[in-house]
Amino acid sequence: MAGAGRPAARPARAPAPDDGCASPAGPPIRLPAERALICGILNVTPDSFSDGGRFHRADLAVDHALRLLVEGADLIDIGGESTRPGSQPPSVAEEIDRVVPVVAALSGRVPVPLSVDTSRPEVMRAAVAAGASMINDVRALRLPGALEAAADLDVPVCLMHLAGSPATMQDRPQYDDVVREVGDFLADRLTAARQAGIRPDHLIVDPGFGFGKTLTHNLTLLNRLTELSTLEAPIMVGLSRKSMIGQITGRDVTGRLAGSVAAVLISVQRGARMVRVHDVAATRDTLAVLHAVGLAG
Ligand code: 7PJ
Repeated sequence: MAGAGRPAARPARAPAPDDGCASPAGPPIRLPAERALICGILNVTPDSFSDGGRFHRADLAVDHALRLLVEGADLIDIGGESTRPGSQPPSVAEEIDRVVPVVAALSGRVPVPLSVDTSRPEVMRAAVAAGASMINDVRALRLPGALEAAADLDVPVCLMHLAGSPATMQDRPQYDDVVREVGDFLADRLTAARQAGIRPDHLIVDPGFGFGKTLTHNLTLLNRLTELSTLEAPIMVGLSRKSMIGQITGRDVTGRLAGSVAAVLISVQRGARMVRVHDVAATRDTLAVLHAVGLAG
């Protein structure tokens, strides 16, 4: 997948940034220097596919994944836990039941790596067994057994900053210096991950926009994102349709496309190497323009 354009077809079990996450499972998720990777969001929570039936839900999820792929997603991030402020996690069995059938249905059928958005070691193991080849953990491997599971599974891992838990994170977030504190947290988690035996070149970091942060915190993090480059791990960001975009633009979740792509543009210019988005086609075009001008991304 050198350069811009659609990634070449390749086996689905394949992730590993090329500067670089190499994976024993197959060809790498390359993080090309000239362009940020687009990670399409596939939520398999009841609020995203609200009609009940498990198989129907999996079918809808597969259709949506194929759409993300046609739009140009470089990888697909599949999540079964809603992490909205105030939300309570599903049981482990329920989360596996949501995620694994979708991973299994897509694995081998799509030419891009599948990432699983989970904090539970049981879900990590089940999803990787079903064909996922990256772990995206909003709790940065802090649940018991998660570090060990990620080390055993030997796949790339995204470690995200989250202050508190999704249930309480927006209560009264406070920092003296949000960029320094998020950076220190991520540095500690990188150390813990390496000490657990996770390959350094498998580690990705994410400041966790919207997770235990006010609008001012989020804007400060975005403006000073380059400071996180001292962590020496690729930076991923998730800004897509988030409430910070709503707070800035005054728009509800259905009207946040332009705000979201603006945020992508800023984040990539400030060093983000992976962007986690709902609107893949618009993001792809946005990054193509940035790339054509030779600015970044
Ligand atoms: C993020 C995520 C994010 C990473 C969610 C939403 C909430 N994973 N999972 N970064 N956000 N790495 O998409 O609005 O920002 S769920």
